[in-house]
Amino acid sequence: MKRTLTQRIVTAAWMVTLGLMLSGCGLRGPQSIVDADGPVAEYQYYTFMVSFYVSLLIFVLVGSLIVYCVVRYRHVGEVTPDTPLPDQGHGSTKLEVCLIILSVCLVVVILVPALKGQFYQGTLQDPTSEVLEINVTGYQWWWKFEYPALGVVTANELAIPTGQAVKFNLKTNDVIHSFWVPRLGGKVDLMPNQSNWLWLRSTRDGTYYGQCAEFCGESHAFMKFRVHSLPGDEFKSWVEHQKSGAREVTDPLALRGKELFKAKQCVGCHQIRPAAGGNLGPDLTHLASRTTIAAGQLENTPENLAAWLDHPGEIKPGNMMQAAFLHSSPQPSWRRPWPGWDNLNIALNQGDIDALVAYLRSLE
Ligand code: HEC
Ligand SMILES: [Cu+2]
Repeated sequence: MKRTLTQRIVTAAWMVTLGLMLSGCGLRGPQSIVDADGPVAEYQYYTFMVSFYVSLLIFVLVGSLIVYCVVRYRHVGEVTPDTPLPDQGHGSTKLEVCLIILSVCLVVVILVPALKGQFYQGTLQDPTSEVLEINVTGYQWWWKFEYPALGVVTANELAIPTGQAVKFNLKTNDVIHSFWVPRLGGKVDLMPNQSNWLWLRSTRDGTYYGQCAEFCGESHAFMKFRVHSLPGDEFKSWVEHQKSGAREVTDPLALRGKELFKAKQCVGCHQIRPAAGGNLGPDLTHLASRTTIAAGQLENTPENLAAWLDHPGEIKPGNMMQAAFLHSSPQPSWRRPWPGWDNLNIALNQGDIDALVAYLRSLE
């Protein structure tokens, strides 16, 4: 049977597409599990490699048998309706028993490290016996981080001390999210009405990227976070700074921004300590000390802050802040943050935005 030109072109196009797709799979990168750091991620990587090699073995065995049969039995000649059926075999019991035994052995090879890893992950392992606990709460579509023993509250970016085990207590404010820092380990789900936990330890200073790994609504893909792993003394000064209240503002434009923050009801959703505030949105006390805004979606620059205040819904479709601004989408009753919500309509002009940006930028 000769293949037509079209068939050849289609095959070639598939090969090229596949090649291009594979060329996108870099092994190094900010969210690469292959670039594992710390005991949890290394264990997970090891388990992954065991199942990878087992699969590779099966692939090579089965693949070469297929290729062998295709080549060996190609030339059967012309087949017509009158061609007699070849001998009908009914399998070989011996061969089948061997294959079953082989498969069970291969499953056991994967099962042993997987189970060991499960127990390893389920027991906090810490060389320093100073376990740091961080309470993580998932919101559509951002993260709240609280350090109960240290009195720190922050959002979307957290610091951990390098070399020390950290226990993350995970819960959610709304739907199921999943906590994942590919290079350090994961993933554990944040479930409604249930607390889960996981522990991680980094061995190198630097920034690790995290990501929500469970589909949680329109802006799920934009629910990112950053983990800054700091040497001990830098971590201590980070904690001291984050614990403190917001800096006093003196600049007149920033002062006007501070007024607007109350007048425009931002305070209903955001807290800037020591003043009281709501907690439907991220704590902004030290917003300017973070490298990104909107859960890792934008770099923290004055232009991006202004863009966020102007059109948050274009940057992260569906978010609550957008709903308060435009009121284009009436919220279902369970999502109304407070009575009187329906009368809220935050409209900001360019002057308001400039003042608010000046204020927010001062919150180091
Ligand atoms: C109805 C509640 C609500 C109101 C009102 C509101 N916000 Fe927000 N805000 C949010 C939520 C929720 C987020 C997180 C969005 C996300 O990342 O998905 C957010 C995010 C932000 C961020 C980014 C914070 C970060 O750490 O990434 C800034 C800055 C901000 N809001 C400023 C304001 C200002 C200024 C106002 C008043 C003009 C305001 N917000 C009014 C709910 C609100
Ligand atoms: Cu999520």
